[in-house]
Amino acid sequence: MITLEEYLDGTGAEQELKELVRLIAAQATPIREAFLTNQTYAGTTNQSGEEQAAMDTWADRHITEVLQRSGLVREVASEEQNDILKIPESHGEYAVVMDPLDGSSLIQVNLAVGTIVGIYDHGTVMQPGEKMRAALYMLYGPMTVLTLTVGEGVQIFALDNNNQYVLLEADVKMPEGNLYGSGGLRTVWTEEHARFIDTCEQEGYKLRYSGSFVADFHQILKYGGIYCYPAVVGKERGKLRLMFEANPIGFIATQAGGAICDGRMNVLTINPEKPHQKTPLYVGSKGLIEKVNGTLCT
Ligand code: FBP
Repeated sequence: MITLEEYLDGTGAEQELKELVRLIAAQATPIREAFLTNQTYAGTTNQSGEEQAAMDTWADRHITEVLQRSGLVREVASEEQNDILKIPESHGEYAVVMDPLDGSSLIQVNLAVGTIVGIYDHGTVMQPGEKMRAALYMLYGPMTVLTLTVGEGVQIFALDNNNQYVLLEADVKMPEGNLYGSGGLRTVWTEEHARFIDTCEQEGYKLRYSGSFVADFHQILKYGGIYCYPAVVGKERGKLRLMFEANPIGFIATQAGGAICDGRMNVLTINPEKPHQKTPLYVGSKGLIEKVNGTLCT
């Protein structure tokens, strides 16, 4: 089976990007090993006002230290850090955005969680998602899976018994499918969103929603459909973060022939104003995203 190294060597990715992707992907093993001793909460909150799980802060510190030591990264923006970390001594020009542990509240109930990462070049994280140089996520489920794009389509790898990433699926294309999931309480959905979900249900779409964005998205990537975390009454920006969650996942979705929007426009074209800004998001099969065009996405 093709290894991650062999795949990367066959792409046009520059040497330092290949090194950075391999370095980040390799952190799946120590992160997964830390689950057992980091089941509780850290007693702190992140910039979004959410209580941080012990694994949120552990994964954040761990990945940040690895990136700092690499000398490849000039900036790091993390869901779990208030400010952008600048690393002026780095010789590299990459900038990393990350959600170090997405869905962390699910670790103690043994459901799939993951690490979401976006990589920019030109040394700054404050760029729209469409400018990403690469995006990836590690998904910690029955397998440890790496979903990766370096701008040449989407590949899915899995760790084998030798702790080596081997190619599971090449050039992934998101099918139309019939799965849907939506965050937010139904009692505060907007009329437009409730109408869209009703349409999905009337057309026989099946509900898939675990509480882990990265795990729920991976199902959509494989089987097709849509994941929504919409604007709700009182929270017009929704819950998920533009830079750390929506952009990397949206970049991967687009590279696999899918699409992402916020109910009005393509999320990947948004120029971020603040690192922790939130965005409503609809991500999934292109036909379904276009189908909501009139009511949600234009
Ligand atoms: P974090 O765990 O990184 O904060 O991610 C937010 C998240 O857990 C998503 O993974 C998930 O899709 C969503 O929140 C679930 O929100 P809710 O509990 O409101 O349905």
